[in-house]
Amino acid sequence: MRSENRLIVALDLYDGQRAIDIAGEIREEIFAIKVNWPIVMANGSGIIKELSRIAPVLCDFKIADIPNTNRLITKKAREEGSWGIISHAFTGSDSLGAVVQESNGKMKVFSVVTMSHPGYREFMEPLSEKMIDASMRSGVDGFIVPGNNYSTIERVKKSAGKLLLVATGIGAQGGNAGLAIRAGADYIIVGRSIYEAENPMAAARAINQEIFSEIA
Ligand code: NUP
Repeated sequence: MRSENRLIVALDLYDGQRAIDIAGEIREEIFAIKVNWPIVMANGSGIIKELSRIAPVLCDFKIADIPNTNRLITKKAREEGSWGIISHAFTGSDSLGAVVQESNGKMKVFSVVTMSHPGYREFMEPLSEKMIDASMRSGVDGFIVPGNNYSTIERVKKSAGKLLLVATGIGAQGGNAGLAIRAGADYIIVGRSIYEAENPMAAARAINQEIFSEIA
């Protein structure tokens, strides 16, 4: 079932073993595992390789630095066997281009051109379309979109064409997986609603039901 799965579990935990256990428990329900700074800071970058034995790993490092630093971060993620990496776009085409170049076609690159929290509207939203355009020219594979803001997903979809859209903000941040897919998302990221659930397997299955009811 895994190759057609659209669910990516976000494991924002400090406890690496717990993350490995949860990922192992729900492996049949997920397409990939997303890691963010909390788990990597607590366990070292080797956790990427360990989790990659269970499912492809997407590194949510939201890279936002000068091209050389972006390149160094991307290289490390690639060496640890990441499937994909998330980079900010606001730092400009040279910085984002360094991530794409260093990924060398071996890792998917997703750029952040929208976000799921209210503060996104403050500075990012007015520049979102410009960032989409620059990201596409830099050669990214897709975008992170807010799964709790369906009209924004539809807007990004219009500009992004066939590029992949990955939605966050599902569950704990109010979004619904089925509605995000209907608005144009290709993949659904879910963290707390799975890893904080009493039964992560049941939670993952319920989200998959919402997803598959839209794409069946
Ligand atoms: O706009 C974004 N919103 C967001 O929540 C971009 C993200 N990358 N994320 C990440 O998705 C966030 O850092 C967290 O790792 C995950 C959502 O987790 P949860 O709200 O499902 O627990």
